[in-house]
Amino acid sequence: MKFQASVLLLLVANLTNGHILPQQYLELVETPDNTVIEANIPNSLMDTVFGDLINTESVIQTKSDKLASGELSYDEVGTLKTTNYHSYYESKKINFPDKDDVSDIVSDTNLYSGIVSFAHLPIKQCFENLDEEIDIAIVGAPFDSGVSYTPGTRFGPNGIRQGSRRLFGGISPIRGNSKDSKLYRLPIYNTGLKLVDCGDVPMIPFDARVALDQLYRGQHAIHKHKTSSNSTNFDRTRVVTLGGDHTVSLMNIKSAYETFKNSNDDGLAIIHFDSHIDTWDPKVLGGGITEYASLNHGTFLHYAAEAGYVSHNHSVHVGIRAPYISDYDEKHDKECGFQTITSKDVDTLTPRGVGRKIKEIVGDRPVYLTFDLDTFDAGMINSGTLEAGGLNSREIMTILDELEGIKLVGCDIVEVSTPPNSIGNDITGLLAAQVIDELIGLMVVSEL
Ligand SMILES: *[C@@H]1O[C@H](CO)[C@@H](O)[C@H](O)[C@H]1NC(C)=O
Ligand SMILES: *[C@@H]1O[C@H](CO)[C@@H](O)[C@H](O)[C@H]1NC(C)=O
Ligand SMILES: [Mn+2]
Repeated sequence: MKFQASVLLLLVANLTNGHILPQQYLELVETPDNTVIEANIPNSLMDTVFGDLINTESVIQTKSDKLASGELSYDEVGTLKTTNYHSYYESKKINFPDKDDVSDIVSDTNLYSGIVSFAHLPIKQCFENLDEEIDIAIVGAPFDSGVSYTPGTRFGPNGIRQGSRRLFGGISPIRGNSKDSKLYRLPIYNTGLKLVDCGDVPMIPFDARVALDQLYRGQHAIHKHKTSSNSTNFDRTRVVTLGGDHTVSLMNIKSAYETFKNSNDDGLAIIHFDSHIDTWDPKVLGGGITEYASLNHGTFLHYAAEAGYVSHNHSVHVGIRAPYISDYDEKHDKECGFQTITSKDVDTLTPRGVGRKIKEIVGDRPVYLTFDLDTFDAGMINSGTLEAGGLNSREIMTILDELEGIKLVGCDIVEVSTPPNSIGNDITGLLAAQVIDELIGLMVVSEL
């Protein structure tokens, strides 16, 4: 059924807001000065889809002129094309490869696809094949049997790897705190050092003692690897561990200490980012019921100090703000060898000042850095024991970059809680991955 032109004009005025609809819908159109012209150009495929966006009267006029002169013509599917040149579509025509050609699909190049490893690093079986040279090894410690509050960090290694998907061989414009820094614009995954992802140490969930021993043996195996000739300062593989509740750090530190302790043997300088001190005397936290319960994510640093892994007076907590149970905790913490930088100290010292203070404390000793994700403010992450009043990601990145030059022999990030079906997993994993990226930067730069 055909409308009268006058009815159509009313519709046009209402629907097109001054634009002119393609001819598929109209034969007569109204121009802004209310004269009626005949849009006598044929309907094209693109016009039926996009015509109301682009077909102003001047465009229609141009098309009409070009059709009349033969410069434009319609092909069999109704696409306008130039007569004398290859059309856009012809010039961009895909020549699909032969069906046996897989050259473009043998390696995965999408950041969101492929088997997930940290920052797309190659995956290796590192617990065997001990002859393989590795400079920096990533390994997961999926364990949360030592947590006092929220479980879920057994999924942390997987969450961190997912959160690292957009880390790769690029150049960060904000790496390093000044242009004189060796970290500045350093492509940390492409410096010639050999970085691999060793997967996880499978840790049994039913007996913490067995699980922690499994982790220790996994760490010990990785530490047996030699480094490549591009490593000038280290002859053993340095391990970056993805946790896991904070209990796992005791095993990481033990193996790192056995591998990298210096000749004075006064322990490793421990840099401990956390909102909690984690040196709690087992008698006040967890212990007293059974011996078994006394080693947990709030007491592991007490045991590390007792075992001689902690360099006294050269170890430091950063980001502390969770309550002490009593004054005794603070006294005991000092006995364990730690100095303390609280979260509010960041306000007065500034992030770079905090970094400088940490460097003064650890000096040139071998350093182990353990990073509890709850250093971040509670509003940003999911973790075993969230605390308000924390740091944000830029403050943390600045503090860590300021540590350039420390002798970082091992590190971990722990209390990364990314269980299935929980809100905020992606951000938690992303922020944890970013901390690891910073720590790898500190390890790489110590070879330059
Ligand atoms: C050392 O680094 C260079 C330059 O990146 C690289 O070509 C070479 O394969 C590396 N050597 C080893 C043993 O990894
Ligand atoms: C730590 O420092 C204090 C005060 O400076 C000193 O009395 C103590 O002997 C030091 N401890 C160690 C193990 O160096
Ligand atoms: Mn902790």
